[in-house]
Amino acid sequence: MSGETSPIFGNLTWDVTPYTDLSRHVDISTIVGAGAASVLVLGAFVAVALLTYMRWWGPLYRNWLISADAKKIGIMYIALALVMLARGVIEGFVIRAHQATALGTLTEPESGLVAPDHFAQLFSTHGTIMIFFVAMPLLVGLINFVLPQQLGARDMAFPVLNQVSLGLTAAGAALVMVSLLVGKFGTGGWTMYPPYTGKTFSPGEGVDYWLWAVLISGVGSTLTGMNFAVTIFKKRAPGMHLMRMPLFCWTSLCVAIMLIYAMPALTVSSGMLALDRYAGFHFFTNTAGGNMMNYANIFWMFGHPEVYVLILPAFGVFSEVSATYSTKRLYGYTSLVIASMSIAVISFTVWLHHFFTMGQSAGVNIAFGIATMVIGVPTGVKIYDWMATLWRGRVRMTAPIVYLIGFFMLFVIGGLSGIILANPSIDYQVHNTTFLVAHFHNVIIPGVLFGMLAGIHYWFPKAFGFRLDETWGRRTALFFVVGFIVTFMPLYVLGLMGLPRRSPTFQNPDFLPWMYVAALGACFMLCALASLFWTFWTSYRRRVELAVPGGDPWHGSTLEWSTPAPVPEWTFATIPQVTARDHWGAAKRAGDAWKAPAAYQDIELPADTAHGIVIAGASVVFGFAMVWHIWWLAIVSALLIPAALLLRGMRTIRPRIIPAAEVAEADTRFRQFVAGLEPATRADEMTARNRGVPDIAEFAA
Ligand code: HEM
Ligand SMILES: [Cu+2]
Repeated sequence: MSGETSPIFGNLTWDVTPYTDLSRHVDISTIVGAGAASVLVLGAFVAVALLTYMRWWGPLYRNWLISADAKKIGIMYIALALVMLARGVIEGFVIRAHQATALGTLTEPESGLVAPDHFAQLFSTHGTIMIFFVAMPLLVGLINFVLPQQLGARDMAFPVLNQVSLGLTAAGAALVMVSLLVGKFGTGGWTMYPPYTGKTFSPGEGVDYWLWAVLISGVGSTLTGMNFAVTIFKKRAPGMHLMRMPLFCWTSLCVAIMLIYAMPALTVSSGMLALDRYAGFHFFTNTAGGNMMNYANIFWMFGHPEVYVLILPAFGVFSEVSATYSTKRLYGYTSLVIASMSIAVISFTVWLHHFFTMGQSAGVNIAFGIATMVIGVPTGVKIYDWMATLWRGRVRMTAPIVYLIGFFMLFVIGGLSGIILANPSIDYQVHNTTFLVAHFHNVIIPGVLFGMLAGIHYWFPKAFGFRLDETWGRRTALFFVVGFIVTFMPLYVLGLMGLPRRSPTFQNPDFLPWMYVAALGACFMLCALASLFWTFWTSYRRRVELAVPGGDPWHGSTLEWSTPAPVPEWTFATIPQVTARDHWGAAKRAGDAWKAPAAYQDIELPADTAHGIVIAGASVVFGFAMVWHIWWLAIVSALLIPAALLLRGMRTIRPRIIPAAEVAEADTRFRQFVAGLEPATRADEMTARNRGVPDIAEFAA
């Protein structure tokens, strides 16, 4: 970055790209940097070329980008997350490859694949991406797709707001992507602690990329939380009282409440850091009365509840799949509801365990240490409930069950290492070592990643009308489980041996064997990723054979399984009248399933709108302009957002009406079609005979 600022281009010059670094100095680090930028450019180019060649721009715009349908929005969130997951896993691999070659000496410490600064960018983007642009969009996407269907609703309470939230999340992800090509990302880790990330120690654009990505997507997540909460409170089908909601809806409600209360803390801490950096404030500086401890406090008031935001939807998924694939009722429903809500509440009282070593009194540390351990109790209750659900069930070994078993083993180990860390005296020893890195991957990968991938496998047929290939699905799950163990178990050892996290180099040769094992594990993780994408592709190619038009491929018991697959845009031809928990299961047992309703009515659907993309576009430009100090552009793009809102406010927007006759026709066709399908037995479930209609009598036996 040059020191001068131009009124038109701000700090932006031609030599901010990694190609300049490459032209100055050719080594692995600059090649990796330029290579990543090239992959981004090439990827964008191929995508544009493909869309143009296949004439997909129109359908993409009309069917997806301007849709306010929660199901489509959910699918777009998940697509975004999978793209970002690919980048995140590859970065994880590069970090591991670097450290496996990072043995240095005291006189010549610099060693390893990439330069220290580059290494720091890598773990910072990896962490930022994985939390904000993989885990969050995965769970928000899954909730978007599933929640309204499980509640018996046609859509979210605020469909347009939902679209805007997606736009804001995508805008944040886009900024992180742009930083590959234009300038650099921050080096302060995913938490970006000041004072290191203040202006004095981190001049330049890196921290600002993080700030605007997090601020913009954070607003989106707050709005999402409100949308979920209002949907749950206001849009449930008649008869679906709270204690009849499927457990996934309960965990969604916890997530909603936590997002509403936790996200603003992140917005505040990032906003204050932005004020420090842009306007010369001193909230978190070392001088002029600033105090960085306040940053750590506010950030983790968001950060800790955030980890439960990430984990609770997975708990919801595992509750659904454990019951469905063992053809049993969920064991301990009420205790699971209470446990989820307890976790949501207690998670707001433990944030200080992230900085036991920051110098507060022993009494304070003990209080937070105990609060942290208390969370283990409701979590333990849940694990027992799921095991009891499987107990004596005739469990079908589908991919989600493989994930569930991996989760049982690994999540418990991760949870136990968390209890160890909750002891302030032990934490003093292993704080900021790779022991911690092992611990949080040990909960986050089985929890978030396994949970969400299990959920995607489970609900995929509802979205696209065909099942995912079971064999490849199970292979992927196994790859992830084994990959996890090999990658992260060595990090516990390394941490106990004293290796600090985020180390670009080390001098102890005893670390090396463990480093090699971990690097091998990272290769497995790459294989798992490839296997995941292969599962999608090979299933797509066999979509006719795997089709489940009946819509109920797993003999499910919640409402979403009562509709065709793929689910029509209006979801339910008529809003169901719920009479029991597990309404659909009860209806099937009573022989009432797939009965035509007495009458159909016109269905009102939210009108398409380009609102989300306009606001997303304006936000990306705004964030970019702020990062590069292009003030005029920042002002123009910031004004575009209220202008778009104003314009929409002045127009009369008519919802789309689907006439009753059209609904009746489609619904009748579906019901006749279902009646003609051969019901699938338990043994048929993973074969081409599964057309989405279960053989109820055989399952009951
Ligand atoms: C899939 C394979 C993955 C690999 C190989 C991997 C590897 C790594 C490595 C090597 C580090 C740096 C450790 C250090 O500081 O010494 C790291 C940090 C981190 N990872 Fe992962 N990881 C993976 C998946 C994930 C997932 C799924 C998430 C979250 C959803 C995640 C979240 C994080 C976070 C938050 C950090 C901390 C970054 C920081 O220090 O600021 N990782 N990971
Ligand atoms: Cu925490």
